[in-house]
Amino acid sequence: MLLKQVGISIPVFFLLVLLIFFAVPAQAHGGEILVNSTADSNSRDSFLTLREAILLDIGKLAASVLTPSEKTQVSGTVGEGTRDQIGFDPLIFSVESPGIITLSIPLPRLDDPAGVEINARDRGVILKDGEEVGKGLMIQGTVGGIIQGLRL
Ligand SMILES: [Ca+2]
Repeated sequence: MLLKQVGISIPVFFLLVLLIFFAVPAQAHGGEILVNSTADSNSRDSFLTLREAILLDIGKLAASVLTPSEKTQVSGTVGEGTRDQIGFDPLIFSVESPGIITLSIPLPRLDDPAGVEINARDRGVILKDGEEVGKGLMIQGTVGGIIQGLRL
């Protein structure tokens, strides 16, 4: 039997399986958040901005307080401790006609330990710092983050 060849007893094998099972969910995908506005705001309206998406991801904005229209942009469970995915509505952020987000103040630090994925692949997303803004986007996490396709 393979386990004996590797030198692992059956109880140790099951312990390893349990460890892997409980270790993996910490990095499992969380919810998905779809940005559908170029605004840089955090207000209860019909649209979800990148700032709101980041606040949702790091748990500083609860999905429960969103308006019904905003809630349609969120699926699954989002918040601190889940590796959420932030995407962009192709109708607002198309490659042919990119959406430009001009930041008024720096975006919240992406410090969810579970990490985050910001995916702007096949989208046109331009992040512009306003004159008062130093660092537009900061990521900090033990699992790290992935940013794809974002133009800074
Ligand atoms: Ca909003």
